[in-house]
Amino acid sequence: MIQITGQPLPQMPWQDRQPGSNEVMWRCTLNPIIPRNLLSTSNSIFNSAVVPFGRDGWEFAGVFRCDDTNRRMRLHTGFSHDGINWRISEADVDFVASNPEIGQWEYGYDPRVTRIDDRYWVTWCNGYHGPTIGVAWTTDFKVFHQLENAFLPYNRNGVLFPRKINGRYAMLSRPSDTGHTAFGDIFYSESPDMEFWGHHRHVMSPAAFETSAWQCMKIGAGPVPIETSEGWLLIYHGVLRSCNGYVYAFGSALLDLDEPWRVIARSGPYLISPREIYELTGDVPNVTFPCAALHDPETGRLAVYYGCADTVTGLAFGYIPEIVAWTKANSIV
Ligand code: BMA
Repeated sequence: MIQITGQPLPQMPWQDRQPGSNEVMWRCTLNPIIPRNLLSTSNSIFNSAVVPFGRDGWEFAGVFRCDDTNRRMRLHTGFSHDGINWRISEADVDFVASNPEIGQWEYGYDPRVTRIDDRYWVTWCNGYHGPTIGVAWTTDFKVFHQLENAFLPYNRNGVLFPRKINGRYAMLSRPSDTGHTAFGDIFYSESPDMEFWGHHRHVMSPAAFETSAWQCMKIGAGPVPIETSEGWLLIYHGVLRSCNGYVYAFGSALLDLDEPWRVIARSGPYLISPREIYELTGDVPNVTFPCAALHDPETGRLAVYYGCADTVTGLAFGYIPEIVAWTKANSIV
């Protein structure tokens, strides 16, 4: 039996696999769990991040990507008792910046939230003369302290590891361009202080078309990696360019615990790819984009939150030991 790190979470959202199903991950029957118009001003709510948060009467908290009816990309806080029904604040997050130049807001999207000790760290795609990785922390999901951007533009999909590795904070990211980047590898970087990032290492590139086509154009880290005795379990998205445009699916990889830029295994097949109507149609069709996961180390249960067609939010379930075994059995490394 593999060991899984993390705090017990018996209250996490969960549905059993349907009888007769052989899917490694399966969708929540309540999908989409967050509708596009939950807020009076929201055009769409998707690609969002949630964490356990046992405070103020809530079980879960999160930072949500809410594009408004001006089609501006904004971040909002949200709270939940069950991880499925969310109360999202009408006001967007008001970051308190360490430096006024950094505090000049252009746009923010695709947040991730990582708990390290007593702080919840938010990383997101932050507009600063093009997209880069914004960094902020909070303890209460009310006041958010914004630090310097982690990297030079252009970069997306900045995802922190949930603890220091070899004494330093660690982050995955995906260097990109100003547009709808038609390339992209995942890199690893380290920082002593969450401000200065270096020691950059290459993690992985898109797969060969002949080997695993869903991830042959670009890839990017999804939720915060989960520590297991078999390595860091990384759920990541991959993109295929079809005659009708980009298709976003997601799969899994195992990274070395001490040197996470070393890939132990990587799934050839996808875990989830656009299939349901709310994934196939919306503002951007054919997108399943994971940004967060909850897990219970005792039962091995995993719940992945993913954006659907850049419009609404879905939830999918699986068992970590099964996903780890499946990743190794179907590895293309
Ligand atoms: C990416 C990001 C995501 C989005 C995806 C599909 O580049 O902008 O937020 O879900 O494209 O449009």
